[in-house]
Amino acid sequence: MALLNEDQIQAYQDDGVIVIRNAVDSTWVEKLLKVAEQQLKTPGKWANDGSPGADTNRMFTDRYMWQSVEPIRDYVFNSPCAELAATAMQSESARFYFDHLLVKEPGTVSITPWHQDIPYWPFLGKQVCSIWLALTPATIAGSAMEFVRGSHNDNKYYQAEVFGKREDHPNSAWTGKSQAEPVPDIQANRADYDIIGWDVEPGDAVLFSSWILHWAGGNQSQTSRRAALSTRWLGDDAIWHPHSGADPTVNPEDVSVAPGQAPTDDRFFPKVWPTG
Ligand SMILES: O=C(O)CCC(=O)C(=O)O
Repeated sequence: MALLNEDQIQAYQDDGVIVIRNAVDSTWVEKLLKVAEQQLKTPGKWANDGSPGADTNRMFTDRYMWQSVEPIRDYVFNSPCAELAATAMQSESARFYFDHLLVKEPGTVSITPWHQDIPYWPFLGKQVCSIWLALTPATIAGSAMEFVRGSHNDNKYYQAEVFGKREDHPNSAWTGKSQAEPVPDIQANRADYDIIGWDVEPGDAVLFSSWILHWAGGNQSQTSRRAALSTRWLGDDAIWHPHSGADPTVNPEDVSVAPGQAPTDDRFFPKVWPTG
């Protein structure tokens, strides 16, 4: 199991993102790849499928499966992720928010545009992060993630926009309702930004702040799938912040916490670290 050293913790605090090589062992990767296969065949309630049933040029995401898909639940509670998240964030605890499967079949044209995660979620707080676990290899030149180093500390809260501006996108019902500043056109002005990222192998993870700007390209490979599972983690300073334009998987009427309070509702945001 991977543990973080002092340099990695400092790099997370400074840069907003770190790579963790061999963060989890291959048994997790195998189990989660099977889940990806299953979800592609039978998408869940929160799936977003660019080309249902296609073997190529299909961008597929599914999320919030932990309550119904056992291997994901197992991964959330029994992999090193919660401890890694708490350690990087310098938080005493890590609560779980949601899981997010991101598959790009061979030849997927759709990119994941530059964005910041926090405006999409009903939380505020600096100690909110994700662990993006590579289930297949991915290269920077291909579909691995890239980040604007240090942008988590820019004190910006950008508009949550629907990806690709597709009006038929399932997320268009809830994104785009926020009134914040739009994300700048980073892709057209890459030289103006300090962009970092890593080629990754299955089992490597990228741990990043929910405030950092990030994106991933399409999948130019004509033969290989790109698959990853992001898990989203809440640290000590996270507060419940329902707002227009936030992800509707968990709603204010579901939870027993009021806006501004710590998300202590274990039914929706279980405390995974420390255990017991
Ligand atoms: O895997 C991708 O294409 C993007 C992932 C992402 O943006 C995220 O996990 O927050």
